[in-house]
Amino acid sequence: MKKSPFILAILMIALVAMPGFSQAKLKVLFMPGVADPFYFTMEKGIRAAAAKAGVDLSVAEYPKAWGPEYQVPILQAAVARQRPDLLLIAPTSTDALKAPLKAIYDKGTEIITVDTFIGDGDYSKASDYSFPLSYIGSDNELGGRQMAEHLAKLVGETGKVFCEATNPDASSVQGRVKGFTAGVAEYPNMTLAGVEWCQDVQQKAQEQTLAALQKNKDIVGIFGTNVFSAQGAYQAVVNAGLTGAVKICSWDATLELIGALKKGQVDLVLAQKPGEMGSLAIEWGVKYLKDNSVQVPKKIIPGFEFFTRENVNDPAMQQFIYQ
Ligand code: T6T
Repeated sequence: MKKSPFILAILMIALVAMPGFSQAKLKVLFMPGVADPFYFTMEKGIRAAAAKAGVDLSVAEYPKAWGPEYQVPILQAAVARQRPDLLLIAPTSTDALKAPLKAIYDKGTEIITVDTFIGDGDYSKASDYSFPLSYIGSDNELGGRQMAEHLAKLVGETGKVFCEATNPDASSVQGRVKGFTAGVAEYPNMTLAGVEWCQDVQQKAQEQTLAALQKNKDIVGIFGTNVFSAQGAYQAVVNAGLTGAVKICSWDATLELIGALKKGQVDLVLAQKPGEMGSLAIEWGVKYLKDNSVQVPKKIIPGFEFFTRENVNDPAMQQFIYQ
């Protein structure tokens, strides 16, 4: 029997109103920076929030090394496959990711940068990188300054310190080094012996730290700016037999660094909140996609925690160790 257009329209409205009728789900893609415990923890936060929001989540292949040359091809293939409504990405370079991300945005994908940003991260002013909805991550410069203060206390505000870093074009590490350098400069009896860049390769971080210790026998403290640089740095100090004599402040709360803190091989560990960065990115992105009049804050900073030997076994602190 042929139904009139009027009856068909009534049937459609009734069907859409029925509980359980599913409209197409929003598609979200997560593009991490590199395979490491920080981003694995972020993925957990994203997965939990995505399940709660009922979105269709894809996670791009984890780049095996840090840098746009590894990240961009994976990103472009994943976007071509999924055509996401929302992309959550940790850009591995402040400049090199601008154009690829703009091209993705121009084809209709909203973007939130998590952990790292493009340009100077200020998406509120007119520029060629102001298209992302938000930057959700740490205040790395502030963290770098606080690491300088902690290290200064540990070394009695006197002596040479060294910084092991990763990539100069990653916004996160740029901020940490900038804050640390400015922080150390506030102590008249302290000097920065140098900053080395390991390209996020732990073995290289270990070798560079060892070379710095051999060149400057009077180094009293080291700041390791992320997982691989901090792990390489403390290993070098252990191998050189300088545990305890050279104080170490490390950024990122991996099981290995927390273990080293307990053993006295590291003196302070800063924990970022990658899980929270991820869940907030899903929550804000989905809110915006459902209602474009929602004002998404251009910067969201979940903050961080400090592990010391005094609090490392506190039950309340365990949630901040990366998974
Ligand atoms: O420190 C994190 C992250 O914040 C940074 O951008 C890159 O390195 C890590 O993933 C740790 O390895």
